[in-house]
Amino acid sequence: MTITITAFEKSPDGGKGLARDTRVRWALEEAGLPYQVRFVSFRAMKEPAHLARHPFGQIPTYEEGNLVLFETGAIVLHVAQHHAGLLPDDADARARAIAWMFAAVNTVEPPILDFMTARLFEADKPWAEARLPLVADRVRDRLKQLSARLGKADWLDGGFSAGDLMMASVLLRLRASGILDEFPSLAAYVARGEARPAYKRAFAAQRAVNAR
Ligand SMILES: N[C@@H](CCC(=O)N[C@@H](CS)C(=O)NCC(=O)O)C(=O)O
Repeated sequence: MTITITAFEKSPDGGKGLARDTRVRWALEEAGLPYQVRFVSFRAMKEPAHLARHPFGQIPTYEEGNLVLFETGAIVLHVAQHHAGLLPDDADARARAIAWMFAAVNTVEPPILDFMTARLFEADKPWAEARLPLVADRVRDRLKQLSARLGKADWLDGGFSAGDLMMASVLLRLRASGILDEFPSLAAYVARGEARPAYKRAFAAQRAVNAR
């Protein structure tokens, strides 16, 4: 069955791979699944046709036959549950990998988004100077905990899984700020993710569109 995802017609990051279609492309590449992309403009994202696919008018979405999904966590989990390569076979290990997926989007990504919003979109606000160090330290707290758990391992729990795919995708958003490099083991963890052939293909595909 044909898989169709949505992505920005023109990504605001100019193809740095930060738009969230990249993590879905990465999962599809890891699973060896071909897919096509429907590109949407910011205006089209808020129109009824797209809102029927995504109630919040965002990208990415995922269509496969009659199934329409939104939320990258749900999309990557769906791909991982139905195709080999992203979740371990052992039931307990599988549950732990899924826990890391939730940790990525529910525990690690929110402070990162707060920090990015403060840094990129609220820098001109009168309270920005006082707020930025606070939100940056909340990110550091999480990274300290995550780095302690990762230790010297390559991946969060055994072999590479969808948990790592989601966590690395979330963390790489921090690179431009310099905070990721304060945690060398996490910077190396993200680099290991980016070195995977499937990530490289996903990155190149979104780059090709946004470099046009
Ligand atoms: N929690 C959602 C977030 C989706 C999201 O924020 N998408 C961004 C692009 S990376 C978007 O569409 N932004 C435009 C907007 O919100 O209008 C997910 O993981 O899928």
